[in-house]
Amino acid sequence: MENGKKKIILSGIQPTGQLTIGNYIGAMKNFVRLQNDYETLYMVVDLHALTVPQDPKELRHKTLSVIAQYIAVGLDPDKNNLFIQSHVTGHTELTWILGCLTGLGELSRMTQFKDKSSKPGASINAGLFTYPILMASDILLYNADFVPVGEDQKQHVELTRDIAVKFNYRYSDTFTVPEPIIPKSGARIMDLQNPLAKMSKSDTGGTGRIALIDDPNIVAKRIKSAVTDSGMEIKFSEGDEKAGIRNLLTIYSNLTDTPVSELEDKYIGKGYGDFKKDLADIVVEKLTPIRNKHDDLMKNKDYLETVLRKGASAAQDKAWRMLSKVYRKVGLVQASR
Ligand code: ATP
Ligand code: LTN
Repeated sequence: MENGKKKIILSGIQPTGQLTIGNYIGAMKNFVRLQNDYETLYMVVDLHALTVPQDPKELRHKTLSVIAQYIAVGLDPDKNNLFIQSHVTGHTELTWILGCLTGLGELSRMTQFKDKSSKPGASINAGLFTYPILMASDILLYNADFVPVGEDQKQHVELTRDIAVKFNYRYSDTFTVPEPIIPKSGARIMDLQNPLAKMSKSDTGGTGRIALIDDPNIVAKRIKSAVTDSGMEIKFSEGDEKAGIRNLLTIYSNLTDTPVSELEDKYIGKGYGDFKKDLADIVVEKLTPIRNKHDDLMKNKDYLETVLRKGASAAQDKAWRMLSKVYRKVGLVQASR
């Protein structure tokens, strides 16, 4: 807190699929932890999701489902600004201004763009390329001080910082330069079938991921069939062949808030089978109330709409204030109302 004013936290998740335990451990767990001490804005970034083809009906459903999962994991709508990105007009408007300050070279260095555009059959549209500018707008529009994200988003937050510094230098101090908040452990949960790749909610296949609202039988099955190695010891060691067990230990540690060293001690003399069975129970126990709460909320669309109306209206006020400041600073003539 500075001068009695709470610092601002902002983050977003794309409605591109079912949220996974990777999204939860890498990002949402921090959202929940931070909600009491900061002013918080958590969005569903539906405009970002359009950078890959989406079925319109499904997109609408998934967007509401992410809002329901925000609440289900413990975000209190009375304490947090929960809203949908496209409900606030300023995000796309600021994107234009910031786009005129961002170099093509900077955008071509973005790892996420390189990964997504090099996938076989990928449709490489302009939105996929300019995606980080929209993300910078999300953050800078609200003067966010901190941005809780997983490891893969660090580079985008760094680009956001560069854009803010460039704008402030050219047009005088306007934007807060944000800092990422990345968990020390769990910032990159790996796929259970291919522990050398990040667990992702939208990649095809899907047996290597666990969604927060998956059926408990599926959850248990996926943990029990997670790829490990031919070793015996439950130990957190380096090396590609140990990536599977390392990932499971990270998941266990984060879901129970137990240091990995304590887990290693607990499982001395036990095998992968015992460990996986316990972990399956832990994940099911953690996810069951989330799933139930989500399902209840999805039956109460009126309530979700009330939350969203309130969230968007508060965010829109802040966005207009920042946008008119930015328009004035860059030399656009103020419209008379
Ligand atoms: P997509 O598959 O559509 O790219 P995603 O699963 O990577 O989606 P995002 O919406 O891009 O999810 O990310 C939401 C948040 O979750 C971001 O902060 C991101 O860093 C974090 N995150 C995503 N995947 C993981 C993971 N495997 N481990 C830890 N954090 C993750
Ligand atoms: N690019 C992010 C999602 C995102 C975001 C943001 C995260 C869009 N806008 C603003 C933090 C702050 C991703 O997770 N893929």
